[in-house]
Amino acid sequence: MTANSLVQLEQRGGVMTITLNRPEVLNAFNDAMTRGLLDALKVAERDSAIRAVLLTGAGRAFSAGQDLNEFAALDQQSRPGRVHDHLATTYNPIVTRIRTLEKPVLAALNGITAGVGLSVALACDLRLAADDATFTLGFSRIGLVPDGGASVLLPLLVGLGRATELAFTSDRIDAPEAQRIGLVNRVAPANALLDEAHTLAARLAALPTRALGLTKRAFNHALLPQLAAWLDYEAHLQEIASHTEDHREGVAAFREKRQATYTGR
Ligand code: LHQ
Repeated sequence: MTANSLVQLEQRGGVMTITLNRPEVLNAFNDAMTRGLLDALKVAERDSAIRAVLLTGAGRAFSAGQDLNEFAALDQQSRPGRVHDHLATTYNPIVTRIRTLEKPVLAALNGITAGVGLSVALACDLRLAADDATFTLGFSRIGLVPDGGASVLLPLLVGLGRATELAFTSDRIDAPEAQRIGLVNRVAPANALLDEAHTLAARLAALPTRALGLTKRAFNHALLPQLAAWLDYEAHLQEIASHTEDHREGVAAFREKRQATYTGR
């Protein structure tokens, strides 16, 4: 089974494990990893022998979100709509595929989960976290708004008040706190996380897949009926935010490893 070298696939029984594999940059999403994940999700959709999907990351992170170095190059283009189009061809299809895949998708959050990495985790059906995992939206720190569905999925999971606080502050929370507020379903010792997640995935893979898939469709219909329009609106808002001075300052500060100074412009 292949996606590409940045996305590893392994099938055991009815469970396909997808591992994001750019550990040197905390599995930040570049274009190749994004394409690899999309391809892996297509494989999971088409292969009837795969009855559950487990998504995790190599090394000490699940994912630190968009690769900000690769994004800086795109950001320098003055072409209108560049950020909107980026989202429309990368994270929005990933989130849509996870939500419409009529099989259980579990995220095993093995460490740092940030930015759109957190959005992808939120799109999954169940989240298991290592006890040393941490979570931050991180968008506001670079002058952006939560994207990849986070602006609807996070309030659904943790409530509007907590989602607003996490989105405004980009505060980093630990696994027990994430479980307390409903962001993750379960917490496991770091060295047992993958085994525990695989055991649960295998259990779900042995259940009536069609019924589980239709249950997921029901939840989507009840709670996310406008997901496509919502993702597009987020991309529109992100396009606006990406033209601010604070966004440029936030990204520059990250790349130069210094504190950002925001002006509100
Ligand atoms: C990274 C990254 C990264 C590249 C760590 N990129 N290299 C955005 C743009 C517009 C439209 C589309 O939507 C999006 C979606 C988003 O996801 S926005 C949010 C993007 N993510 C972030 O802002 C998080 C950036 N990362 C961090 O703040 C820190 O790395 C965290 C807090 C996650 C972890 O901190 P540490 O544990 O101290 O690790 P570190 O910062 O030393 O990172 C290790 C290496 O990974 C380091 O490289 P180096 O060469 O110095 O060892 C980082 O530069 C690299 N890295 N995140 N997103």
